[in-house]
Amino acid sequence: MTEPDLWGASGLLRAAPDWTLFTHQKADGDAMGSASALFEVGVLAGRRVSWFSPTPLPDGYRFLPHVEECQVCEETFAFNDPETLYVFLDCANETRSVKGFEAREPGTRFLNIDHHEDNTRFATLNCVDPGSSSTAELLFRVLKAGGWKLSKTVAESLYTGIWTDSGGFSFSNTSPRTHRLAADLMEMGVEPSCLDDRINQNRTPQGMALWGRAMSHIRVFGPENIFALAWLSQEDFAATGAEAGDTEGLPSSLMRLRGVRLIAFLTEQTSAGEVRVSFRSREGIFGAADVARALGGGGHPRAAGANHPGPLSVAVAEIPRMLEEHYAEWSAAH
Ligand SMILES: [Mn+2]
Repeated sequence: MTEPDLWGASGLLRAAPDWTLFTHQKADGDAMGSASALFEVGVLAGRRVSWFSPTPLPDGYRFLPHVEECQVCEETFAFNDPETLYVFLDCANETRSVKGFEAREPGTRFLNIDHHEDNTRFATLNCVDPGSSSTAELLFRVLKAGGWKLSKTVAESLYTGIWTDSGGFSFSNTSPRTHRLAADLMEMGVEPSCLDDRINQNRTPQGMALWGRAMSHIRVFGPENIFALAWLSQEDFAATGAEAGDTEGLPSSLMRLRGVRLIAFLTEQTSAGEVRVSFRSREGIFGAADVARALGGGGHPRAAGANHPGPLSVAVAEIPRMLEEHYAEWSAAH
């Protein structure tokens, strides 16, 4: 695995007077923590900084600085300023954020900081490291390499990104380096218990009711019940008054089922019955990304997703069949 170009990334940031940051659709704690941290670093270094998202940001991370300054851009974005560095954070490819990348003006510069294995390396400079737990972990290394001025606020944003994408330091992407960097962030003033309050103790009764509905739809199957599936329909959202962001953390929580190694979590989308399928896996079985790719999706080896054309009832019937077929092929080869 080639080492990410920390110096190159920092150098591009150094050279640009204006930074425009982009996070992916349906931003998560890592995307938002990374953008929030880099925004603050830019302000401390006298840069003009802006931040765009293709979809509204979830409510759960409103405590992060500069979230209120993020602008939702559903239209085509004009990438036309040679003075500006366009920075994509946590985006595996150019279509994960705002529209308009294909129509970019010649001479515009792009920095891609990401940790997805399937990153398409679309930018002028690609600082990509699948060995990082999170984009925030990688960004912290970029900032350290360049000697950027940091603050307690920056540290809290980075810690939030690392914490959420590593499942609170529990996923297999958590490395000794992840812990060392987290320790550095604590030395900069991060209090884990305080951030745990803000990250995790922010559920609404409506959101909890939605989790209850999802839990009541759990089904286990496959040899020795190594698979689990659960789903949420639009009716579940309507009946509980919950929002799309309330499902964050829900797929991973299904991995608590005893003996389960791979889960599928299906969410009926608003438009035309299309279904979003999230997969999570642990060691001892094929990866979440393998099955997501079979459905035309992608992601991390053990946390991935894809879209199913729907309707939900068809997806609920088809996904277990697909997993069992995948298992038959996999076990024959192992
Ligand atoms: Mn991430």
